[in-house]
Amino acid sequence: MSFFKRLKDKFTGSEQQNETLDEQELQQDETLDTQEQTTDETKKKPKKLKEADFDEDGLISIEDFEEIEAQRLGAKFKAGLEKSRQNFQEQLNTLIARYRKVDEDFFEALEEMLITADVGFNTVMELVDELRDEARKRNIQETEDLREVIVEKIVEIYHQNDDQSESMDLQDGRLNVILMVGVNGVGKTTTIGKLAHRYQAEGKKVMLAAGDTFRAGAIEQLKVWGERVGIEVVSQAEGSDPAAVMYDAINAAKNKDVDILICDTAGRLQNKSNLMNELEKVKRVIGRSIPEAPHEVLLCLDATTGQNALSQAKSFKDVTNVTGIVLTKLDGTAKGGIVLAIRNELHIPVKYVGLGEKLDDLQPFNPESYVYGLFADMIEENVEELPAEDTSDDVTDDEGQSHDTK
Ligand SMILES: Nc1nc2c(ncn2[C@@H]2O[C@H](COP(=O)(O)OP(=O)(O)OP(=O)(O)O)[C@@H](O)[C@H]2O)c(=O)[nH]1
Ligand SMILES: [Mg+2]
Repeated sequence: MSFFKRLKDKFTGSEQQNETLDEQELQQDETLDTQEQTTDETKKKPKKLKEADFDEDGLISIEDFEEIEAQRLGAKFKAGLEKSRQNFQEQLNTLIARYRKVDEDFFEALEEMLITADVGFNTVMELVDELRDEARKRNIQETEDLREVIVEKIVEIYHQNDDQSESMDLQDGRLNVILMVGVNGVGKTTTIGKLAHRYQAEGKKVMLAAGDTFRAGAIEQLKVWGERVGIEVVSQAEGSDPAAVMYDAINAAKNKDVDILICDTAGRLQNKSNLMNELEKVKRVIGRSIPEAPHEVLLCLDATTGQNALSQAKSFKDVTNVTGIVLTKLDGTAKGGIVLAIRNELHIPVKYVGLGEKLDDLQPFNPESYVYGLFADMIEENVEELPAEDTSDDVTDDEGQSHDTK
């Protein structure tokens, strides 16, 4: 199965699966719904739960659940990456139309396009070198036939040097502590609210610590999130020592059998060494109460700040052990390539991405959902253009042959 077809099936539901359901369950109305929606791709919704998906205990199968989850995630990434997708697809289409033959001029233009989209110089060089090799190996002559290879290589390059995982180190039966760090305005507090909402929906007992005692209104802002989600926020007066707030919060969380404590901190400029050192103190105090805590130190980076986000990450990495990145405001940029730069140049996994301002717009990062969001229309169109297995002669022209090689 081609890479595009696999992505399309995963994130929009396979036609074969839909047909089988249609025949076996005679739930034609739902399938028609799905087909109708394909005419309006941007409004396409994930498959809905049907009566037939439930067994007599009211449970759905793991396979059905995973299928629905993948489609929901695909739709989220597609909506959140709309600006980037328009940019990436339009530029790639222009390049392919302009340079029909695969040659050095095409590769150079592709390099330029990817660098402009914030993919990061080293990553672009690596990626395009691999494409040159692949084109040579598979004797690909037409740029059109490189589309799928480009998208596939993006996922591959993400997985390369894959020694760290995107999953969070959260364990049952202990108090898990997450420390949120980052410069001013990147989305730390908002992300805490969204994470609290997510973990609570998963059945965890969550508590928040108002560690930003510096900025006026910051404690109040976190309390508002606490109220929205319906959880306790531990705080002290503005101007008090953030390390003392953490100490209090950990004791309160231990006494109340909390599963996950999420700690807010003040935004700090990465070049202000006193503030950066204060962060180290906060971390030390947490570690004194629970030896292996904080279990996660999440660095929030604003995707719209591009290469500046990379330099922030380098500074934070120098003073504290960052375990993961939350890349916020990905919906606000057309340069979604920054994800790849972070991954390959910092070697810190992107654990969550912010795809909008709503509560459920914070999603766990996954490279396949990401490339689907980045190239969804192209993926869907190109799958549809592939000739069926028993096509008549009029469609098996040049195009048909080139697809056969895949
Ligand atoms: N569009 C969009 N906006 C976001 C996202 N995440 C955060 N924001 C917005 O970014 C702004 C700043 O968010 P905060 O959570 O206050 O940022 P902060 O890092 O806590 O800021 P300081 O406390 O000043 O250091 C808010 O208006 C948020 O709504 C996102 O994923 N997408
Ligand atoms: Mg804040």
